[in-house]
Amino acid sequence: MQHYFNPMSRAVTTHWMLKELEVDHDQITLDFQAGDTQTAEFRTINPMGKVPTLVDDGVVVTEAAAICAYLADKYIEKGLAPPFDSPQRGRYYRYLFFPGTTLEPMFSAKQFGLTDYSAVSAGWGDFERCMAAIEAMTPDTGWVLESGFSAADVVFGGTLDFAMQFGWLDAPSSKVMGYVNRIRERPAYQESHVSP
Ligand SMILES: N[C@@H](CCC(=O)N[C@@H](CS)C(=O)NCC(=O)O)C(=O)O
Repeated sequence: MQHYFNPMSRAVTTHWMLKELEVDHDQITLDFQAGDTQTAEFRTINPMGKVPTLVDDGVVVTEAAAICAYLADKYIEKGLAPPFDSPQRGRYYRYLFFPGTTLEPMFSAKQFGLTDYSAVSAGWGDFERCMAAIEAMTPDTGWVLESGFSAADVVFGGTLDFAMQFGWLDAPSSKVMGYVNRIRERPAYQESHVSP
């Protein structure tokens, strides 16, 4: 299994997931400044020329959330995904998809000062709605699923943590901060993140 990576990127989240699962893999670090992500060879693997990218016995998986979901299902016996027939799958999928489809574009819009758009048409709504959704969706205690820590926490919690580190989420509530602090205490998180 090859994991295309950069230590200052969203690939830290998938590296954390690999650590949570204790999966052996080849870590291939791509240098953005050197243009490693934009070579013809790499863009044959991932046409977006982005990390993280996972290649598992010829199967290419791109998008951080998809990689986390793929790994959680592949190693389902390790307990980081609910059983395939569990009703918890509904909540699990919400937390896997929400960050990439909604929070990420919202944080980018905020970062780049984009205000001239319709919050009704834009899939991410606006900053206020997203912040309210983060507040409502963040667990008071423990993890996203009652059954315990899962890939949903890696993706949802990892996105909140990433956003805080980059200054996109600068005034978290005590509930959100408490959840992210629980995330940061995990040994696999600490092994995969240089500094929170
Ligand atoms: N939607 C992608 C985003 C991946 C992404 O934007 N990766 C950035 C670093 S965080 C990257 O590879 N940039 C290098 C480039 O665009 O050349 C995901 O969730 O995996």
